[in-house]
Amino acid sequence: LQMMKHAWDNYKRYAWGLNELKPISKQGHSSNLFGNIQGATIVDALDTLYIMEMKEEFKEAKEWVEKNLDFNVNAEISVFEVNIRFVGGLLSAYYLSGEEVFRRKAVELGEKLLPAFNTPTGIPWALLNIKSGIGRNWPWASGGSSILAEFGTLHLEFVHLSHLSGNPVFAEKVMNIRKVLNRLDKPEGLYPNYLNPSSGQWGQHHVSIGGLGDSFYEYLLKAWLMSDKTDEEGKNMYYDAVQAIETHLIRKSSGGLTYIAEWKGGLLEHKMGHLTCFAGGMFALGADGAPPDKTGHHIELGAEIARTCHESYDRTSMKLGPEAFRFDGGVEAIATRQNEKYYILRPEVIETYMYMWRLTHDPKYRQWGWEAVEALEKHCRVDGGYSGIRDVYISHESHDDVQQSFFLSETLKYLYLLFSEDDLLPFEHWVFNTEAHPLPVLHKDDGNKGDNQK
Ligand code: DMJ
Repeated sequence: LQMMKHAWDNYKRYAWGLNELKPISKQGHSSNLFGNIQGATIVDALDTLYIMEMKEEFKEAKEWVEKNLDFNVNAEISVFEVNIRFVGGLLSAYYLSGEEVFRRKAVELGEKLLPAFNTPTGIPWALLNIKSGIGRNWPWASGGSSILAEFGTLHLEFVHLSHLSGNPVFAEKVMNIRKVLNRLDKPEGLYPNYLNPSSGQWGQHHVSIGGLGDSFYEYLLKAWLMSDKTDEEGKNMYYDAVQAIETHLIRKSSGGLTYIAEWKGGLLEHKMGHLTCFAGGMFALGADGAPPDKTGHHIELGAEIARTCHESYDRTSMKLGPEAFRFDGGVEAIATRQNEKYYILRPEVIETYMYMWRLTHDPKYRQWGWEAVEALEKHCRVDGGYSGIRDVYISHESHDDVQQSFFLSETLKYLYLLFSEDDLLPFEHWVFNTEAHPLPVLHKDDGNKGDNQK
């Protein structure tokens, strides 16, 4: 809570209304991911403020949204980023507080995103100008492809947009994405990170459970959980994918650490990203739906990934994990390339501790979470907020001068939940989107519009 207050107060003091805070230079930071849409930190932080009962701050944030959050801008945005942070943030704020303004803004923004699906296959563009409705893909993406983790991470929010607006179009768009995927041959049962929205064919056969792939898998599982376990298609796609991941990507180092490698056209790159560490929590969360003889195995897999990711933190001088770490050339769970040694306040390792804690109550997860709190306080906290670090293997900090909005929405929320009772946002009723925004399970027997079932 004190950490949230420090992060929020400084954002408010130096960057109010802008997307993010530069905590060293004490001014606003604008990432082009959100185009001219402003206030990313405010929208991302709304539910964290609410959950932490920071009432004054929540009220200020709500007033800002009412008066200033404007989507009528001529701007090219990332469909994925805007969906997970803005649509997700607004939906959670609505479900938690019941305030109509959040529902209205979420649906308005969802409508702005719809032209992204105007492609021959209905697989959306990565980038969209929300004024003109013209979309395109990242110029670096293999052969003009859309990205699996981007178009595969719209499902939860779009199902809720249909639920709240009464307009089926949102859910139809994301169900069609599944249809396209199901028609395609999958190499070794794996999903490549790149898919061309015009031809409907895969791009390069690169497979990752970290960047470019990650939350696609997460959303298959969570779509099933959010549907009160009725979405059999999501369930089957998830467990089939995990099976292929286990066979082809998961390996054990000679030192006994389980890791998830990357797959490039059949060859393994023995590298795991910080982003990949979320998978520990995902495997454990999915244990319940696995075939009965596999339940324990999925929990165990989650525990092993948590341990590996903890090692990646423990083997640095700052006790904060690098962006990517390797299992080759004689190292284990250590970054060897200079450009992989940074830590940008990411949540995935703490997220996995939180899931493992809730699902096993093994006290080591709280202990590991506390180690992370101490490291954040020591190395990332500065006068003007919290900053990322350029190299976690040296003892003096070189700050990157960005307080990412996901630090408030995810890292601090997962820490708070790790040290709270299980009945705060219980898993039977809530599913977290990939930006840690809680969305209610749509129970079979009620309409639960705007239910406050906290
Ligand atoms: C967040 O925006 C989300 O967690 C996303 O799924 C991955 N990247 C960041 C946090 O690291």
